[in-house]
Amino acid sequence: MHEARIDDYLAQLAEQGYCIIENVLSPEQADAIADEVRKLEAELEIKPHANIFEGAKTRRIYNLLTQGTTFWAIATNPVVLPVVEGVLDKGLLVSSLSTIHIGPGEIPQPIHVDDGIINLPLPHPPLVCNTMYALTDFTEQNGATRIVPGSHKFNTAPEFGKPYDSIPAEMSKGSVLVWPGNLWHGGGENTMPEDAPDSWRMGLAMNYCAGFIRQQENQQIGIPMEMIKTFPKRLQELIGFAPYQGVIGHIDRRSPMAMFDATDTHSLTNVFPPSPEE
Ligand SMILES: O=C(O)CCC(=O)C(=O)O
Repeated sequence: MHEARIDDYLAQLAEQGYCIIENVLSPEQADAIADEVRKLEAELEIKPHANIFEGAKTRRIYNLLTQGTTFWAIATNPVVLPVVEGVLDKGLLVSSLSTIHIGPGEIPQPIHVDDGIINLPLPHPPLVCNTMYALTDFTEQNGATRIVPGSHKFNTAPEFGKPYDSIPAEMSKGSVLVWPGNLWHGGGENTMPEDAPDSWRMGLAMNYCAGFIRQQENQQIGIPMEMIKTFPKRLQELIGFAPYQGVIGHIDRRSPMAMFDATDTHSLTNVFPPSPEE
């Protein structure tokens, strides 16, 4: 994407705490992925996890990188990834990739921050940057993500379960909402009638974290190694096989990437200048 456009999204993120990137996917691409998700839900017999956070009428499929190349391409999307790299840095990681499919009758998810579980004093630099791909239109009625604009500048986290003034991040299918881990937000209430066509809201939650903290989903163990070997190189890096700054995550001074490519340059040997000659 053009640098100026990235700067524009980064300015919106800095100012209001979110941006919406339109037309990342065409409507046809969004429909095709939504069909894939519905098929997976049937195959995997996905049911709501039925708790106050994940929802009683919401279907979620986790660990989606194990479910085919469609999802690999989401993680490395050339329009969205540079914006997220601008918030974190190029050493970022995929934290998790899941579907969030909100059905009619779902109540509002508690307003929360995604990095709230990390017990660091506020404010702190962004540790998490999350994105939501709309695979159906997101409307106020079908449960579009609720956001509290400007809340990324607050020095407190929301009280769990307390109602807050928020706006719906309405967007057409194929658009992507981006926000840093400290923006107050939550999944919306779905007030659509059960029998209305398109009563369900489907999103892909493509979440990233800084390269120096733990990923929410453990992809090094959760994805079979034989599958990881077939990933594109950038995806291997993004799931945690490239040490951050060549150091964090090395194995005996070597990059795990060397398992796939002997010429890999992430090795610790390239980080430090040689010691002065004796
Ligand atoms: O579904 C949404 O719109 C947001 C969900 C969310 O924030 C979460 O589950 O952490």
